[in-house]
Amino acid sequence: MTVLKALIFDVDGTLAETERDGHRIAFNQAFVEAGLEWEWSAEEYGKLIETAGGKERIYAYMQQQNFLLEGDRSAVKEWIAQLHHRKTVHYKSLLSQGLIQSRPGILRLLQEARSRRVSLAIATTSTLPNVSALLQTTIASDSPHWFRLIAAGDVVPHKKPAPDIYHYVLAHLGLSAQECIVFEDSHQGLMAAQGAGLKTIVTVNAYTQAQDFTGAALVLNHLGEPDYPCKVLQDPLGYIQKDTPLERVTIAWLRDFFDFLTRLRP
Ligand code: XBP
Ligand code: MG
Repeated sequence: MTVLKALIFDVDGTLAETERDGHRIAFNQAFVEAGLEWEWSAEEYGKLIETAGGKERIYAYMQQQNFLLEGDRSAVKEWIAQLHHRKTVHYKSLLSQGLIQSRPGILRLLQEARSRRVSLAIATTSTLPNVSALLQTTIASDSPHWFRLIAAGDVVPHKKPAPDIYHYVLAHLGLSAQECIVFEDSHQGLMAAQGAGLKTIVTVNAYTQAQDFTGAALVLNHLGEPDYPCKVLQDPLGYIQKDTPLERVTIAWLRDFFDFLTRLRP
């Protein structure tokens, strides 16, 4: 029988709501610093994050605005990398101000996974220094060490929705897709996990709640806390019983759910 060996977490939108009041602000700060008259509004950013990866997002924005000239691709990429480096500095500084918190149930589930000896890993499009800073400021100062693997940013050539980052995580953990559960918040993240054959629970947020989550094992508003139960938004496999509603995702609950999923798709 296949046993649940690892939980793999996306970062932005899943561990914490970082986009609107974190990354977006940092991009805008980097734009001002570079003398650019670009400002990404909260609403516009909702479209922009459909391109995963900060450098890729800037490039997509420049394309969309017709700011790119024929033949200047490599010079532009170098310029974007520098701009993005400054954005990372601003993002880390925002995190250090303690404005961003982890999402409901995240700290509880990570702690429980550690005590129950379920491995933890991260698969994110974001840059490694951002992930470390986010973990240290929202989870615990030593929390980067809680994870057997943090796979971030440019370690793979193609970012989400490509499955590369999840293939990378599985290869480095030495596990098969059948032995893990993924937590994602977005359609692109779900596509990436699904592309690698992984079972995925989606916890939506304001930016992603209207997206298509076909193929997710379950869609929740968050992971739940004892005094703040989660809501099941989509239960395509009909696992949640009306008389025993899910209040929060625990390791014991995940193991049962995992067994159910494994029986359906061994
Ligand atoms: C989210 C992303 C990232 C962040 C910005 O990643 O797409 O690009 O928006 O971070 P995930 P960077 O949901 O996979 O965690 O600027 O460092 O790319
Ligand atoms: Mg995400």
